[in-house]
Order: sequence, then structure tokens, then C-alpha cells
Amino acid sequence: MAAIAQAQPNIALIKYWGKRDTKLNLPATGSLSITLAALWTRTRVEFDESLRHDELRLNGSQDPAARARTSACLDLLRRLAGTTTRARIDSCNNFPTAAGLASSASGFAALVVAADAELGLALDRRTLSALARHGSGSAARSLFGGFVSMAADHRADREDAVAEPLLDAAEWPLAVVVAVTSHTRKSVGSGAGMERSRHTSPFYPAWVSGAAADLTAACAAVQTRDFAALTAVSEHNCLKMHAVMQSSQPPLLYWSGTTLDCLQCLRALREREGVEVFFTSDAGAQVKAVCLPGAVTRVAAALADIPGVEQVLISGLGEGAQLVNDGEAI
Ligand code: 2P0
Repeated sequence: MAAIAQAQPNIALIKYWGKRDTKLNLPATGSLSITLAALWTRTRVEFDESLRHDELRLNGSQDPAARARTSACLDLLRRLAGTTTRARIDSCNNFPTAAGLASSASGFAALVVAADAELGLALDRRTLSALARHGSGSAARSLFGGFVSMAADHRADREDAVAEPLLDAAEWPLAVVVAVTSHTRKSVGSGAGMERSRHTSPFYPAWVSGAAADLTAACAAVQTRDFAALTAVSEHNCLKMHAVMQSSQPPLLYWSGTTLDCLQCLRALREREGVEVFFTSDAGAQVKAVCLPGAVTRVAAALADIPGVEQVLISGLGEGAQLVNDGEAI
């Protein structure tokens, strides 16, 4: 027996960058994301008593580096199920892995949904979101579709560090155009990068203290479908996060020249031609253009024309992590 789950990556408009607690993987900043439809991770989990340790295959190859993190997350589910049986995990992405496209978000979300089913736990979404957070903070958000918020945890019991659905995808069908400017893995992973920023960026305290106001403003913009307000707060929040990254020591410079060309292009489209689009960018060189559906063709053509853009991906907003039928290919 095996269970297969599919999860889509999410793109944060208000960013999680920094941890309050590294052991429990609690975020220092709240976040707001949109779950994509066209990009996915599919993960097959099969528990097997003959295994001496978990086995992880990622995109067809053994991945010992990612295995420890995966095992630690699975251990939480095993504990709830009262078992120590090891698992064979087979996971693949239909998009570049570990390159700033949130593959860890979809990866851990798919993992917990498949493992929950395979262990017969039938946990609720909130609990699954918290479990996914232990694997990767952003994964907590991929349990849900559409617009998803995640407050920074402030309760003493720390149980509120889970994501919550804010608005269904169908209620405000925005689109995302991703300009892939590099297919290589990032040199510093998000977890290590966040810790570096926390310890060394002089701007980190200001970043953390301003995060709640940005989250409140962005949630209000989503609730009222106010694209101009969402544009303003999202771009500002993204640039503040990159200012923190770039002011860390050693600096975290995730952008390339092409990244910057894409940002300038999107600003020009909006300011000179009135195209309803804004940019965001994460721990990688890719640029995500968030736009109204009518702007997709124009935005995709403009980004594809920029030298150094290797691929343009287009996605609507999608659903949270779900089990899929055995028949569907991994
Ligand atoms: C986000 N990022 O909110 C931000 C924006 C990257 C930049 O969440 O250490 O892979 O596994 O909890 O979830 C990427 O961080 O970090 C991330 P861990 P994760 O989407």
C-alpha cells in the first residue's frame, strides 16, 4: 500500500524571513501567500518494515541531503501513529527544485498529506499545516488553496503557528507569470539565510517589527480585491526583505542582473502602460509577476523578451494539498 499526494507551491506576497524558534521552526514574521495551480510536487509514501532507514528519491535520484529533514518531519507523524516503521518516499516536481520556486513548500505539504493517509491518522488541516511547518515554514501555507495567511506565533502554547485560508482562488482569480532566470540550486538555503539575517543584518529588527502592519494591510487589500493596494504593500514588503538579505554578512545576494531587468520591466509596464501587474521575488533569482488575468499575455511576452530569461511559466491560483489517485503518474 502507498499513498500519493500532490501539493502546489505558494508564492508569498508578504514574506516569512526569520525564525523566532529554530527548533520548532516558528516564523518571526507573519506571511500571506497565493497557492499556484500549474506547478506541483507529487509525493508517494510507503511504509515498509524491512527498511532500516527512510529512503528518499527526489526527481528520480536518491537525495541523502534532504533525507534528514524529511525523516524528522515524518517522525512527528510516526509518533502520532505510534510507529517507528521507516518509509520509502518518492517525490518529483514539475518545476526547478530549490531555485527560489518554493519546492520545499509543496514538498513538505505533499509529504504530510501522503503520510497522514498512509498511517491512517486522518488529521485535520490545521494539524497538518503545523506538521508541515516543522519541515519548512512556507509549507504550512500549501495545505490551503487561494489566498492564505499565517500569523507570526505569539501564543504561549505556540499552537497558532499554522496557516489559514483567507480567500478561495475562484473569488479573486489572479494569475502569476514566473520568469525563470536560473535553473541552478541556490547557494544558501532559506533556513540558513534567515539565521544569517537574524544575526547580522542591522535592518532585521525593523523588518520584523514592520511585518504585522504589512500583513494587516495585505489581508485587507485581498478582502476588498484592491489590486493597487496589494501592489503597493507587496512590492514594498519584498524589497524590504531583499534589503535585509543584502545587508546580511556575508551578503545574501539572490538576484542576478536579469532579475533586476525583470523588476524594472514590470514597473515600466505598470507605470507607463497601466498594466495591472506587480513583482515579487524570493530566495532565488526568479521573478514572479502577479497580475489580473487580462494582463497575462502582455506580461508573459514582455518577460520572455528579456535576455537571460530562460523560461516563462504561467499559472492561475490553485488548491491546497490533496491525495491523488494511484493511477496518476509520479
Ligand atoms: C516565503 N521564503 O514567505 C519566504 C520568502 C523565501 C523568501 O519561506 O527554513 O523554505 O524551511 O522554514 O519555508 C522559504 O523558506 O524555510 C520562504 P524553512 P522555507 O515564502
